[in-house]
Amino acid sequence: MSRVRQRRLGRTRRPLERFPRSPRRALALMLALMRRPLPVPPPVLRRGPFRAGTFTSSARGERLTSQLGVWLGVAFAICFATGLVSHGVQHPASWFVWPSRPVSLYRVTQGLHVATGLASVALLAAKLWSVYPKLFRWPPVRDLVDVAARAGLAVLVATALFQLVTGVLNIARWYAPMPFFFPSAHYWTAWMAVGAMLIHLAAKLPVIVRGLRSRPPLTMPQAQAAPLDTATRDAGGTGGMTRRGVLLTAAGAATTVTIATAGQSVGQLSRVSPLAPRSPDLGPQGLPVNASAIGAGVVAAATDPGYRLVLRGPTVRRLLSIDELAALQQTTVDLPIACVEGWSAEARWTGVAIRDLAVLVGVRGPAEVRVESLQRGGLYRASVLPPPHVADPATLLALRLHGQRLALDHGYPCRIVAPNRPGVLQTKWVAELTVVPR
Ligand SMILES: Nc1nc2c(c(=O)[nH]1)N[C@H]1C(S)=C(S)[C@@H](COP(=O)(O)O)O[C@H]1N2
Ligand SMILES: [Mo]
Repeated sequence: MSRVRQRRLGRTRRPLERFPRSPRRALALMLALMRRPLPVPPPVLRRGPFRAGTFTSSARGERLTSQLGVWLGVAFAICFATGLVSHGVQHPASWFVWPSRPVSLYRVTQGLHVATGLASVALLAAKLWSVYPKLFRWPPVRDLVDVAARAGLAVLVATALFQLVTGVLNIARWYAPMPFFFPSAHYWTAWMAVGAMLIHLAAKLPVIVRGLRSRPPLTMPQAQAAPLDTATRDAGGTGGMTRRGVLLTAAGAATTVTIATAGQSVGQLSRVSPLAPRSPDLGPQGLPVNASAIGAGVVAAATDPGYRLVLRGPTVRRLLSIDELAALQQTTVDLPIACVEGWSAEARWTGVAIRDLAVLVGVRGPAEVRVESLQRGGLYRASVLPPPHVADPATLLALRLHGQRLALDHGYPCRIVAPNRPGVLQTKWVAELTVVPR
């Protein structure tokens, strides 16, 4: 009886054991091979920073690195999420619906994107400082698993640095060092950085938990009695600034960078924001300008007395002069221009509601409106107003700014101003509007 049972069990178990086990064994074998120690380089190479006792700070250790990691992780997560929002609004997938309200939502998400990115510069610097002695560990690599881990870390550090450097160059509008298209490079590298960060988090989770749970020693004798954690021991650290001092310095630097730049979107801070790339109240009519009329090459077309707006519907086409536009029902709204570069400023706009223009060419239901500029070239000469924005009475073809005729640099003869929308889509010097029912 028992033998029969055994045999039956054996029969059912054997294929189960063989099938899933063999790839696992192959993997185990591979790992074992990868874990075989690599030859240690000769001691003559153990010079400079590779010498034992080169790094002396006692602040370094799992606790400091984990704490900085939490801050940096939070900043990166906000930066990534808000970056995805900005990308989604500018390149909407078919399922992506971006509302037209609250009017300043994009101003907040993009302000956060740039602020968390800038704060990350300080936090990443501190975190790299806390671990860089590991670059000079002896032996430099132990086995192939170690080589893979270090290569993964190199990807993480390189992509994180790339994101911060290109982001800062972009808000400084300095494109010479970037021989690539910034938005695409910044977008795709963000995915690589986040992927590398998640792998890093998973691999380091035990160390992070240990680092965050460990209570720092309170008194010197206790500190001497307590075993030093690995990083400190590796670094041979005994002196220098305390862990708390380093944390406060990093937090102080991040806060300073944030305040010193936040004035580009928070008007009240502009006086204490010497590093802000833009001042929100500098420019014609008290509003900054990104692309000037001369730069866009539209001066002649925009000032041509024969200018007519081309307004297309599904069956009709209308030509409207500036006077005719001004004779239509006018709406005045306070709306911000919120540039992807992080600066933003609110202004008072007056013009014709886009949904009234749609009605003028016979479209009353949901519709999108395609916008084209007088500008011949350039990436931002066209945009699309999606149905929620077309339906919103605050979406304007603006003719006036702060009660005055639009300055040429702000889009004269008319421009798009819509609530909750990135600056790049607030098309200036509008030539044509095409209403497409949805
Ligand atoms: N035709 C056209 N419209 C444009 C641009 C452009 O380059 N061409 N730049 C956009 C960008 S990036 C921003 S931030 C806003 C700025 O508007 P402002 O110059 O009136 O402040 O205009 C947008 N409208
Ligand atoms: Mo912009």
